[in-house]
Amino acid sequence: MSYETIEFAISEGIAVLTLNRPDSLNSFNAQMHSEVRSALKEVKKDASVRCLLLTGNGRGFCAGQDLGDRNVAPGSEAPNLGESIEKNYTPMLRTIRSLEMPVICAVNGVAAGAGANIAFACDIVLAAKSASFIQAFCKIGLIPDCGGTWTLPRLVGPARAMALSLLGDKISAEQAEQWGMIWKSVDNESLKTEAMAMAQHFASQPTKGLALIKRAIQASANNTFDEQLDLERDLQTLAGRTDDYREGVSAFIAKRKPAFKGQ
Ligand code: T3D
Repeated sequence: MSYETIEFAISEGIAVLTLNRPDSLNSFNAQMHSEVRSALKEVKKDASVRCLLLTGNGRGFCAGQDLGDRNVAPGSEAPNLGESIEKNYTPMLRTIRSLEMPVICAVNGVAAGAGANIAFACDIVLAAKSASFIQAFCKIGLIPDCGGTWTLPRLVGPARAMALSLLGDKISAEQAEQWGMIWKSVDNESLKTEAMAMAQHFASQPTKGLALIKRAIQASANNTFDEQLDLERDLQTLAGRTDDYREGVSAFIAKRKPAFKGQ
């Protein structure tokens, strides 16, 4: 399938999805929503994919919803934003969180509004030093969406989550790293290389095991310690049945490099 508002390619186990509306800092219009949906469907159904890398073209990662797409002229009917969330954002966020592979977000520039919270929903966030994160919603009378009111307090604690959401301050990539909002900030020139190297690493790892790790860490947010112990038992049972577990142990015993197949 060919795309206009995104670039999308699958190669050697890695799917790279690049938001591509640089003139509006990769904000989401209806076409981009639809194209991202299709690309994520391709990722889900292609059994060869073992890692998804999400990034953006130009000087921004994503400035959230394209505000030019909203009719707010005096006297016009209020747009139903809940409908837009339900149709566009919620399925995207659910897919990213539930994909059975690591999802890396390489934040190449400003991530504002939904753009910031899409990044925070990914499994590992690398950001260029020049990138920044803004909960821009409060500046236009909205609330953080894309799971931001759930993710932020868990990443940075309620005090910082509240202030970030109420003030809409710009947080630099380095500050975001110090606060534990993201994994790492890297030099602008190294972002692509580091992100690809990480994606290549994941594409050679035991994908099913990594997916189970992702599931366990996500579930811990709502589980008691005892519930989590039970979940770990159940997920370890599944992990122990994978071909890659056999391969990992055999390779260790034979003192050779494992050749994981993602099965
Ligand atoms: O509606 C629904 O479906 C509900 C869901 C909502 C989810 C949301 O994401 S709501 C939040 C929407 N996003 C924002 O409020 C952020 C708006 N953008 C900004 O505040 C600033 O652009 C930034 C802080 C992100 C970056 O500032 P700066 O000074 O580096 O760049 P700029 O000059 O403001 O933007 C560059 C261009 O991108 C500019 O266009 P121009 O003048 O060169 O033709 C600007 O209009 C455009 N742009 C940036 N963000 C958006 C946008 N165009 C449309 N929609 C945007 N969100």
